[in-house]
Amino acid sequence: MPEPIDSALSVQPGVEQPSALPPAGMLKRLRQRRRRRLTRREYIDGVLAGDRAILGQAITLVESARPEDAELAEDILEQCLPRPGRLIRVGITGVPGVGKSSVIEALGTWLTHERGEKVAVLAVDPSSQISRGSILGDKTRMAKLANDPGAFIRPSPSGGSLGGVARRTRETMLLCEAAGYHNIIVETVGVGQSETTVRSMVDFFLLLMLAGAGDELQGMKRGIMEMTDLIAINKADGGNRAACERARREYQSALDLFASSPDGWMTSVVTCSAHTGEGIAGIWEQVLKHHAKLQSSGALDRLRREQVKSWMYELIEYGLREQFRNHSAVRARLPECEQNVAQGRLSPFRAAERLLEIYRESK
Ligand SMILES: Nc1nc2c(ncn2[C@@H]2O[C@H](COP(=O)(O)OP(=O)(O)OP(=O)(O)O)[C@@H](O)[C@H]2O)c(=O)[nH]1
Ligand SMILES: [Mg+2]
Repeated sequence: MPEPIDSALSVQPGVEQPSALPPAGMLKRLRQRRRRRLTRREYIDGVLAGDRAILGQAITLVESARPEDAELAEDILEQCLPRPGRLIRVGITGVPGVGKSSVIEALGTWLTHERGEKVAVLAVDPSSQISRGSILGDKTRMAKLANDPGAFIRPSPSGGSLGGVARRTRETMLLCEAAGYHNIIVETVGVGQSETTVRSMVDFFLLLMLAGAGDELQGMKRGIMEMTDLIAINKADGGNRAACERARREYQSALDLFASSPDGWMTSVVTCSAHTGEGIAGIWEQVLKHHAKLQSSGALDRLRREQVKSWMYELIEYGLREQFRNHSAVRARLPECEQNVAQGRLSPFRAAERLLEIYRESK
C-alpha cells in the first residue's frame, strides 16, 4: 500500500520550504544497498539527501519506458515536488559548434569553484534519434565538469520524440532540484521545436552566437529573439576579440528595435570566451539580475505557475498520444489508413476522423 502522496497541485511556486536530510548513518546504508533495486523510500531519501548515484538511478527509472516502472517513478516525483530555496533554470541554445557545451563547462566550473554552488546540466536533443548519441555524448568538452563533485551532468536519452525527451527533461530537472542542484542548465540544439520546448521549462534563455558567421544576423529569427533574455557572442578570444565586439554592437542595435518583454526585461548582448573565461561571470550576473527582477515584480511566481501548467498539458497530450497509438483497434487499422493517405486514396482529415472514431468507440 503506497503512502499517501501530496497532490502536484499543492506545489507553491516560489515558496521556500525547509528540507530534512537523513542522518549520515542512513546515507551509508543507502549506499550499501545501491546495487539492488531500491525501495520507494530509498529512492526518495537518496534523492533528497543529494546522493548522486541514487539520483542517477531515479532518473533512469523516470526515463524507463516499462509500464511497471511508471507508478513508482510517478510516486517518487510526487515526493520530490515542492523544492526549497532559490531555483535557477537556464536554457542555452545556438547553432552546432557555437560553444554551448564549452560555455556550460566554463560557467558550471565557475559556479562550483567560485561560488560554491551546485549545478546540474541536462540536454534536450531531438536529433539524438538520428545521430544515435547525445549532444552531451562528447563529455570531453565538459571533462572538468564531468569530474566535479558539485556538478551533475545528464545527457538526454537517445531516441524518442521531442515530446518524450522533453517530458523526461522536466522530470529530471525536478529530481536534480530535489537533490540540491538549485542551478539547472539545459543545453538544446537549434532544431525545430526544441527551443520553444526548453523555453517553457526555464526562467532564463541564453542564445550563443558567433561573430562574422553571416552578416544577416544569423539565426536572429524573430521567434527566437522574443524568447531570448541574453545574447552572448562566444569565442571572443585571441584575434577574434575585435570582431566579437563589433558583432556585439551590431546585435545590440538590432535588438533596440525590439520592445522590452512584458516584465520589463531588456535583452542585451555581451561577449564571452569559454576558453579564457572572460565574460563568463558576467553571464551569470545577468541571470541573477533577471531572477531578482522577476522575483520582486511577482513575475517569477507567475512563470512558475505557467511552467507547471504547460507541464501538465504536455503530460496530458503525451498520455493521450500514447493511449491512441497503443490502442489495439487503432493499431490494427493504422497501417492501412496511412497507406491510403500516402497514396491519395483517402484524405488526411477523413483518415484522422475515422481513426479517432475507432478510438472513441472501442475504449
Ligand atoms: N576559440 C574558442 N573556441 C571555442 C570556444 N568555445 C568553444 N570553442 C570551440 O568550438 C568547438 C565547438 O564547441 P562545443 O562546446 O562543442 O560547441 P556546441 O555548441 O556545444 O556544439 P554542439 O553540441 O555540437 O551543438 C570546439 O572545438 C571548442 O573547443 C571559445 O570560447 N573560444
Ligand atoms: Mg554541445
